[in-house]
Amino acid sequence: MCGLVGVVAHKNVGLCLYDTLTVLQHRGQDAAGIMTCDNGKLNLRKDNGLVKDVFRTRHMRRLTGQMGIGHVRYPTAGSSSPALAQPFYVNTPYGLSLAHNGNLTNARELTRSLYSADHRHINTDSDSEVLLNIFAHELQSQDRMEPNADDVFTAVTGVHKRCRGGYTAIVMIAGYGIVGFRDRNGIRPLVYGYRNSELGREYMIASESVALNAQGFTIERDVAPGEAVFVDVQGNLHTRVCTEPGEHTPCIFEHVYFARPDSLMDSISVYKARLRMGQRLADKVQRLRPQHDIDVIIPIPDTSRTSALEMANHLGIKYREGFVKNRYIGRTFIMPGQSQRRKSVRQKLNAIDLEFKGKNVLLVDDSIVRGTTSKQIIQMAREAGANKVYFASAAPPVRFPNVYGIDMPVASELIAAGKSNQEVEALIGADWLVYQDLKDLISAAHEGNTSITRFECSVFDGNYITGDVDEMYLKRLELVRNDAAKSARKKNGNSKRQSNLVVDLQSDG
Ligand code: PIN
Repeated sequence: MCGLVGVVAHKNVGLCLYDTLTVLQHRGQDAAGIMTCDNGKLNLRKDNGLVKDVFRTRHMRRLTGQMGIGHVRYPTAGSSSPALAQPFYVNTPYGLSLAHNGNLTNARELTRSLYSADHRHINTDSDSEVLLNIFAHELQSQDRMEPNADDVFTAVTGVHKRCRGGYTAIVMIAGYGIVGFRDRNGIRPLVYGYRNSELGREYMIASESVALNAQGFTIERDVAPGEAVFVDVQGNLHTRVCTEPGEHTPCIFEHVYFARPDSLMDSISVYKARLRMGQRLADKVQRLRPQHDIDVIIPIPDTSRTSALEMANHLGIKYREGFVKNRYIGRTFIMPGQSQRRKSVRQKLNAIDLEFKGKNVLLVDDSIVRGTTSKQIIQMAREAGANKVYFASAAPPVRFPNVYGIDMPVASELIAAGKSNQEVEALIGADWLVYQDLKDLISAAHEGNTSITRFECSVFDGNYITGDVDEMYLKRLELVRNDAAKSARKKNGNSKRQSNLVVDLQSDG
């Protein structure tokens, strides 16, 4: 995952970028960074940590300039070295900095060709550094004294020719402007908009529409698959589709869990998509158990609240908040290592016993990934005195790893990989487990924008849209991303390259 923002304005953008990163914080809590450009001079602050901890007043004072980009990082491969915080910088040509969300599936080949053909050195395991250098090479190849919009778009075309995967990026060209681009399938999200100041129009490009809302920008539209949006330093907007677009297949997991409910993604309201997930799941419960004995529906906070509420409305069952969440603890989903994850569930959630005592409860979560929290929460519901504990997942079983920038565990760590629903039910200790059907999840999102006929659903169905993810790739992924490998990297200091194998699998987007 990761959150991106870029702004070109007529006054200092440092504060606007900071405020926007706090709004995008849910997309990554590992590291944060801002690079601004003040009359051609670049200012950078980045480090590990939450936005509020990374930037102090003294840093903000230095972040002057009328254009800039920002990034919050979510480590796809578990690395959390400060060296991997973004924006990344390369001085040739013109001084480029990049913020990236996603994953390049051919990063290993690209690293080799960058060295052998383009004579560029890649110093981290991050595919974001690869992407930046590919863009830099493509822009430099045009050999211009001063780049214009055409040159920038030609460079993006070159990027799409070489790069595979799901990616969005915002690149700042010192002294010239910022460009945002989206992969040819539009897997990862990117949106742009404008606001009018007394000095003229200002533009923002960001991962989610909520970022624009919060800063008073009007949403123009989503960046189209394969399209690039370039705002030059004078504040002029240029757009161009830079490659033959593929089928538009946005990532469905944004709707399941990652995006904020108050965002629109490809014109689909995330909130409404989640409401529809709840309706469809309620229909399924009704279909499978018309005589059910559910007394109360309880969401597992936070994401599942929207679906759980609509499920309860649809079934005519009481909706109750049975778990209280300590909001000062990060998402358990992103904590590396099973033992830490296990410990953190209890620290994070506490049951209100009176909502459970003697009742048949239906717990609702947005998804079951490893099953660790589901199992513990079911146990907590029993300890709180529940009679029967049913469990509903607003998403279908997660059976396959994600290779397009979502921090999904490898197959061996997914509870539903190679298992039947009954087996998962037994493993998590539920009296009944009901999963959303994939076709219903798809229709919940599709109804929001019927022009999108397909979504990137590989974690549910194992179909990888880019066509380059084979057994071999997934095997390498398994070796690099499993918990043991992540802990070993942590111990060894993860900014150093561990092996060539790691190169194509580390993603920091
Ligand atoms: C958590 C959202 N959601 C909860 C993320 C847990 C899977 N997990 C995915 C469920 S929150 S597990 O709303 O953002 O707090 O199956 O891996 O144990």
